[in-house]
Amino acid sequence: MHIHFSLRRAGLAGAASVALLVACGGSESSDNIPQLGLATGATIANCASLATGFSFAETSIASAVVVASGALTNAGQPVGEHCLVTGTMKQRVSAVDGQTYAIGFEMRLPKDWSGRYLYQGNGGTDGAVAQASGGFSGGGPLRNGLQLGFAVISSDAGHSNAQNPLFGVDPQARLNYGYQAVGTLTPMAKALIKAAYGKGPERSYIGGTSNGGRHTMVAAARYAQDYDGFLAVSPGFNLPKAAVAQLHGAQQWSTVATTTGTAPNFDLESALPQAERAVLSKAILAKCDALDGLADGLVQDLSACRTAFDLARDVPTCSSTRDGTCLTNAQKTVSATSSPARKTARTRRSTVVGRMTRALSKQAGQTGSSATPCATDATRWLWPISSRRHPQAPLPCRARWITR
Ligand SMILES: [Ca+2]
Repeated sequence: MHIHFSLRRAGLAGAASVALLVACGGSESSDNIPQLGLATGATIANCASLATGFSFAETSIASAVVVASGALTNAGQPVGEHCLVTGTMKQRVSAVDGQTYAIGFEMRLPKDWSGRYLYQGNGGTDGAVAQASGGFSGGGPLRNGLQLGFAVISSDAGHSNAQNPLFGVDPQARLNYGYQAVGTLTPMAKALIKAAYGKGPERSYIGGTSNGGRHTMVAAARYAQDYDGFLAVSPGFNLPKAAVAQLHGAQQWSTVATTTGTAPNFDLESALPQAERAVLSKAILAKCDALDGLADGLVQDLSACRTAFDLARDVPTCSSTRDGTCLTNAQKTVSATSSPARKTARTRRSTVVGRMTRALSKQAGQTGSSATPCATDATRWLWPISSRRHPQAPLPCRARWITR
């Protein structure tokens, strides 16, 4: 079996640099890669009828509604008319903790479909159905999968945010989060596509970043037959070690926190509150914005920035008390070394400085109203310590969980 595809033809060329091309059983040279023809699309017949007219094993469809063209935007551009289908699969009551679990999903089916299917893997600990817009590679892509005509599915991977993170005590919930939600949803999604358009997808892809990248890699190993291509972006392979690094970071930040609260809800944000994060982001911008050739509020040359920016030198050091205009030496030390579990060349990217620098390289996400540089609110990048205090959903920019 040979599985090859043209990323450019697939319309996802922007992710090519991080894509995994899977070739099974082949030894031919790159000059001899078979080129697939263009997929042929179709127009959706009747969106609302999918709510009652579609059936699949252990699947409950909650709603099927038309979303008008322009109701969603991505980077300031309208997303075309599509059908939004929401539902759950395999709802059950756990014998372990007595809670009700299900694999929640939404699927967005373009009115003018390109003939292609995309499984959108999400990040972090899942637990919420992210908008199935087909934007998953970070960096605020100017066009997402839905705009490119893909039928896109997104899921919560088998548990709700309210069940985070203790869903892990239920073995099936853990398996769904690990990989089985992907394998369960895709056959249903393909059947739903066939019900909607009169034929199944001619091309199927899966992609995601961080934990979504991990979902993608596991799908390549366990469900290779379901997909034609896999786009794994910064996959989070070793989550237990990442969790240890996160806990170590929490310990370090607690040494400079000013309000500690009551365990387990220490207010670690007081270790580097928004005013001080603004001091840091402004200092990074001052040193790095223009290095990419354009002073536009975006730091696009991260490599040059890592050389040019010096935390100790370029950020004012508090001479006495913290007043929101400076950082103490202790804060600088923690900022520079908050993820010591990573002793590689990536270390600086794992620290708070690295995270903020990367945040400044992003544009507003697909739910933003315009392509506003994320730098306008870069101080709201996700705090790297506690997802309990800082859930992903409200972030205005795609400067989100960077779990490198
Ligand atoms: Ca710039």
